[in-house]
Formats: sequence, structure tokens, C-alpha cells
Amino acid sequence: MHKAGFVNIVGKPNAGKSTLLNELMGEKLAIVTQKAQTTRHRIFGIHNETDVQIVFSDTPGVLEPKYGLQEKMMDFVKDSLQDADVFLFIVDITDTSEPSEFLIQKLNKIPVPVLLLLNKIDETNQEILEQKVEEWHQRIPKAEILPISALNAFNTDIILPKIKSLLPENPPYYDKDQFTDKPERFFVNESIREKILLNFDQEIPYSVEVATEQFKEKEGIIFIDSIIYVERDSQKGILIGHKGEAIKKVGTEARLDLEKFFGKKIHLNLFVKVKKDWRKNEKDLKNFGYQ
Ligand SMILES: Nc1nc2c(ncn2[C@@H]2O[C@H](COP(=O)(O)OP(=O)(O)OP(=O)(O)O)[C@@H](O)[C@H]2O)c(=O)[nH]1
Ligand SMILES: [Mg+2]
Repeated sequence: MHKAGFVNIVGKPNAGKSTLLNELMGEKLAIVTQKAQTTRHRIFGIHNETDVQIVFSDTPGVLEPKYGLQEKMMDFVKDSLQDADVFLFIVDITDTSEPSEFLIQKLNKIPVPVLLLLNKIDETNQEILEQKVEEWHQRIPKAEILPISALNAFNTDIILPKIKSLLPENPPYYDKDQFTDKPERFFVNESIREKILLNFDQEIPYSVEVATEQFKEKEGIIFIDSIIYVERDSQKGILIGHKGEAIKKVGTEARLDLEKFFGKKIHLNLFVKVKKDWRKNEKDLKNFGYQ
């Protein structure tokens, strides 16, 4: 008997969805930063065993869209609400803002099992934990609630067996040697974007998109040319920095991560270009893969 299914990770921005995906996959597939709205796409991580295939999907955090890019991000979330066999709903236990009524209503309505993961319990105490468990039990009665720390891999080892017990009998959806749906260039773009999120503040991280124009392997070395698009000239200057130091730092940090990810030596060339207001432009968004 072979089991297979889609396990969709949903939650508010910054809850720890991508951290959990990486922990469950044992591989850094999704970028992680302390800034909200780090993830912009839906990313599949495929966990394969002889008798089971779990297709995890990481999604952007649920928010009220204010511009075109965020609308596209929420379309990815809506897709993930359609095709799940199991939901992993991640809640940051330290988050004091209002919970997402949108998600609560959806998860209550859809006849799919929900594992509600109360994340970041390394930052709380027993009293708050018990109170939160009770609150969430009221909000989503059918959910099984599990306190975890995705960052410290606390209680995460019981998630896979639980999922397996909930999955339907199915043949695999993907080749058993495939571990993601995304091409190599996607991971290059994301790695560069992660370093920009980590190195810059205010609107820069949100105004940036990365496109990789060349990805070529020659004699064991991968040669990569990537373009960083910003929305305005002033942002271009900030990104490049004094004597090009800022962009150089981004390039070095991304290269080191990518060498680890691909297991090869990498030459990375970065270019910065302005694409005015791309976040609001339908055509640009489509070209960047938001459709
Ligand atoms: N203390 C603590 N921090 C955590 C834990 N899990 C994740 N984090 C941190 O929370 C921040 C957000 O993590 P992400 O995995 O990027 O969160 P996300 O839900 O994917 O966020 P978006 O992609 O923006 O929606 C990062 O700084 C993580 O290191 C945890 O268990 N404990
Ligand atoms: Mg994320």
C-alpha cells in the first residue's frame, strides 16, 4: 500500500512556516528571515519514502493585500486552501495581534484534518501555553494542537508520523527522486533575496525582485548572472552602496549559501536594474512568475 498527499503549511506572516518546511525536509528549500512577507511563492518540498510521498507546500503568510504583488501572493494561499489532504496551520505563540479570521473560517469549513502547530514555544511559559491551547481549541475544535519549536526542532519529529497516519492511499504524484517543484534558478533568486532582506531595512526588501539570466555549469563550476530589480533609482544607489560594498556583501553571502545548496563552486555576477513600480504592474508580475 502506498500513501501520498498534499500537506499545506499555512499561517500568518512570520509564524515560522518556512522554518518548519526546512526542518521537515532536512534541507533549506525556503528562505527564512525575521521580516514578515519573506515567502512570496508557493514552494513544494517533496518528502519521499518507499511507501509514502508527502508533498509539503510552503506559502506566503496570510495578509490583507495592499498592492498587486500581495494580491498574487494571496492567490498562492488560496490555491493551497483548495488542494490539501492535511493542513499544518502554524501559529506564533508570541504573536499578540488578532488571529486571521479568514484562515480560521476556511479551516473550519474545509473537511480536511488540521494539525495546529503552536510554534516558538521556546519563547513562552507553561501558563501562556495552556491558555493558548484552550483559545485555539475554541476557535478550531477539530484541530489537533501540538506545541512545537520549529527553530529548535522541538516536537517536530512527531509531525511526520502523524501526517502519514492521515494521508490517503494514493500512488506518488511526483517522481520519487524529485524533492521540489522549483527549478534551480528559483533557489538562486531566493537566496539573493534572502540576503537583501537580511542586509537592508525599510522598503528595500519589499521593492526587490531577482531574476537569474544565466545558470551554466562548466568544468564543475556553476556560472550565474542574476539581475536585482528595484522600483526606483534611489533604491538602486542604496543597494549598490558606497564603492559597491553593499551589493558585494549580498553577493558573497548568497554565493556561500548556494555553494552549500548545489554542492559546487559558484561564480555569481549581480546586476542592479530599475523596473519602475513593478509591484503594481500586471505584466511585470507575470514575467516574474506571479500568475
Ligand atoms: N524563537 C523562535 N523563533 C522561530 C521559531 N521558528 C521560526 N522562528 C523565527 O521566526 C522568523 C520567521 O520565520 P519564517 O520561517 O521565515 O516565517 P514564515 O512563516 O515563513 O514567514 P513569511 O514567509 O514571511 O510568511 C525567523 O526569524 C525564524 O528564525 C521558533 O520555534 N522559535
Ligand atoms: Mg516563509
